[in-house]
Amino acid sequence: MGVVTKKSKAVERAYVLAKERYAGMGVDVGEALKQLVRIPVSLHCWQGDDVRGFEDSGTELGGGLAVTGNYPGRARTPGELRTDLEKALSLIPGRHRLNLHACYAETGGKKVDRNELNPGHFQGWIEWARQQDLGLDFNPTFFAHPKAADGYTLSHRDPAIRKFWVEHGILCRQIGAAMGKALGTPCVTNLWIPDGSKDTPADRRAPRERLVESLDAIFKPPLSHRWNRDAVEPKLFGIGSESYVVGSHEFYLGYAITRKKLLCLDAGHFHPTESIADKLSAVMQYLPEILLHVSRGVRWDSDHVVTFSDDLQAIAREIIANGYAEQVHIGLDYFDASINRIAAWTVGTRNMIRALLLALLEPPAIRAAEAGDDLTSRLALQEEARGLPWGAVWDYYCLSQNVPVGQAWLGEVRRHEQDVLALR
Ligand code: RNT
Ligand code: ZN
Repeated sequence: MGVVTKKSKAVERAYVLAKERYAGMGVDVGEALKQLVRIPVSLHCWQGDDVRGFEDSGTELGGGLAVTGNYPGRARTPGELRTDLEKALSLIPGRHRLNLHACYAETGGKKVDRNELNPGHFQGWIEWARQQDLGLDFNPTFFAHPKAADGYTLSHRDPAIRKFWVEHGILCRQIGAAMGKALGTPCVTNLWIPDGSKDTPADRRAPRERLVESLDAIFKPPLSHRWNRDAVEPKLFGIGSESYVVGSHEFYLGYAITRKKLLCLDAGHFHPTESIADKLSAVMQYLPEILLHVSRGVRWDSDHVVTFSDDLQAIAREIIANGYAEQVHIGLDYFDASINRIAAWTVGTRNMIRALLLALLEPPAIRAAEAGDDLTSRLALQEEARGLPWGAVWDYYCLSQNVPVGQAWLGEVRRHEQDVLALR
């Protein structure tokens, strides 16, 4: 623990009182913190540079992905992105993971197409992750490329385009496995494709048949489950694929169950009033593991920074209350270029962890009331729990993990902005 200051003493005093209060409700706060520190969150590298990557392909982002804002200081090189990530990680309690996209390959200035990538192009990331004690997760990149320009990839009518993307998918799984092996922790390799149609298609069936075929080809080469876990990410609609998404929910749920893959639930990929919280215990009846893309849609899949919303709390609550912390891989997926990007990472990740903490501190009397058919008490206790002093526990957790307490992290971000971002 850092130097003992007046402020840290106050944090500790508040913690002792909070702990007592929780003990009175049957909650062991020390035990909750022990569990919290073991739950990794996979930070998405793409918040740091507006999903640009390092290929410089000249192609626009595409795939229906849209980043708005032009806040200065975007990371332009792997070194800059790592510097910014190190800053964000120094403000976030616990040990976490980094989620990379294939377009963040380091090719030493050489043009390497997506179907030519190999683990060597990620050696810099792997070494850095090892130094930082981070696990890595991975994603093939099926957008921002001339061969994805018409909005179709793995389900494309042209077999040559499908072949190109199948090759990319296979290589990315091998890269994921190499990352997992090198770091001694399985890499979740998540596949999302933009394929779909702006207007009513005449044929909804053939692209889906082609997608099954392409996916089967990608997943054919056997890889150790120990080092690589494949996930597939469905979606309701996208910009430019409003009327039809080839990889829809039913499509990928069926695929994941029959092929034993992880299903990725992205919080922005459903109808706007739908929450993924309820879906966890539904899909977990059939799938041993899943991946989450925790995000925040505002009216649409807008990928706003994750805030401490009811929705977020409900997601964390379902992970913890159902004992899914080991089976549900938590990843973040949002991108906002209108604010300081390191602050965006910090706000979203700290919120995810805070929501997990709140869930770990849930008084057992709530569940007991339900088990005893006392629905009045269940509601009353659920609402009372919102006012319990969990903020004091959170502050103490930050203190004990040597990261800034409360808004103090913002000062660090401002300093980094002046000393580092302003010079870019
Ligand atoms: C797109 C998906 C996908 C991407 C990232 C960049 O709708 O959510 O996960 O956001 O791969
Ligand atoms: Zn996503």
